[in-house]
Amino acid sequence: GGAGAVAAVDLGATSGRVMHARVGANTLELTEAARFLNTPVRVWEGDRTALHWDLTGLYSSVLEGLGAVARSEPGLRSVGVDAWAVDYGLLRDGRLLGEPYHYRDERTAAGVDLVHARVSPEQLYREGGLQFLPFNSLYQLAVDQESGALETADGFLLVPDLITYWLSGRAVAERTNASTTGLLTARGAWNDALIERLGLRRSLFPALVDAGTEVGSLLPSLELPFAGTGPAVTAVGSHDTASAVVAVPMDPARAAYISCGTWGLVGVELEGRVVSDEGRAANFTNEGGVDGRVRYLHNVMGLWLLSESIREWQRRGLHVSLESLLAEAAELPRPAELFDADDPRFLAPGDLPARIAGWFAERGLRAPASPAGMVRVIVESLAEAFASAVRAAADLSGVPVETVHIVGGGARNALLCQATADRAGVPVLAGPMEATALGNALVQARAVGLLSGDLETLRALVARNYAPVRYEPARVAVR
Ligand code: LFR
Repeated sequence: GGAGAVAAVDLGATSGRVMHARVGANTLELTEAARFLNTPVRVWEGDRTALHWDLTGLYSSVLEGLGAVARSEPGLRSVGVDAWAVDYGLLRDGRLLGEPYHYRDERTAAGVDLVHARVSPEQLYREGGLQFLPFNSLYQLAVDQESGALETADGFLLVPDLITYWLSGRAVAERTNASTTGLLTARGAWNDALIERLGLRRSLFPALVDAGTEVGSLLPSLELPFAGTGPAVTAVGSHDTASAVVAVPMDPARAAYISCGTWGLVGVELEGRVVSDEGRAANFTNEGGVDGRVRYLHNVMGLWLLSESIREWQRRGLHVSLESLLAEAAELPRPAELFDADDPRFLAPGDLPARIAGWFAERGLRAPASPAGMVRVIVESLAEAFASAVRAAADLSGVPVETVHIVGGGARNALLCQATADRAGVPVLAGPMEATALGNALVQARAVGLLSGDLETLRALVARNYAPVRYEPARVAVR
């Protein structure tokens, strides 16, 4: 068929966007219809302030973006939504019961103990295949169960599924993101036995659908100015990382990827799961990918370390920006001592430079004094964590990694891309920056018949339209 248009709604932990995409067998163009900050909010809950997402606020920005798309493209074919994983809303009789908790909220720790008292981490890994992250949905659900929040609820929707529900009136659980709950079997069904053992009500969980399924159409009551009955609402790889991996212009038999935004998701794409003791020890996850692929990867802290540090410096009244600090940092010598970017102490919001300084102080070392020095040590420590996760992914999966693709916002960070190439010892191919929106749009376009083919066909289209920037590794190994 000829080219046509779809809208990709992509909500990240730092910002969200609505992208207007024109897609066809030889066409792949993105235009930004709306971009907005995602600002979490602290809300008093009687005994503490808890960190929530402002999901209705985000939804309102999504509607504005779709309105802009409708005015320039009344014949839009489809809309699809992706967002960060693990977090969810609880509903009763179709109504959202409260703004979803943020995975960085401190409440999750109690859930870990509650779950592990019932099911061992070894068994959870064997069945769900997930790396241990204290905020995996099943731990959050245990907290909600303990607090009584689940008693009133009759529905559970992950964040992108919730936006899809508000757009279409249809409640489903898209599989790639549902895999991050820890509650799916290896074959991608709800794990009834585990759900029962955790004392959760099975009826909370909606029907699973694959990426590429038509979920419904836009609710007429939204009054968006599209022509006729308006676009379809299509399930995409609704986990943002799953959509990003679709648009990595790689050969999965010989490349690793880093989807680098708020997080750095470092791994390889496989045809089947790898569930080994070594993989569990290295905290490698088997997340569901589009077309039944497996995303075998490890979560590294990501650009969060930079954005949260800058937020702190600005809070102290310093006039700093990421761009100027990176430029200054690039002129500094490479730091001799790095910190462990994987340390869970860096997860929570708050004064990150102080926590990094604490890490060094515990070892009798001194953290860089200036913000630019701090930015340099963050970038180098991140790059080292990326390189080490790339090596682990290769060792654990058997994929011979000849190149590393960096997609997402991190692809624009030349210092980070070069440092990753230097430390991994293989070339880095950077871009596209908007891989997530591209992967989202490609899966919709295929579902509505604007193009056809497997992931390799979709990736070839990305490669033709978004030539990556190549970073060669330093001649002398950097470690
Ligand atoms: C990236 C991401 C990661 C997930 C984390 C929390 O945006 O979706 O894949 O581990 O956010 O949901």
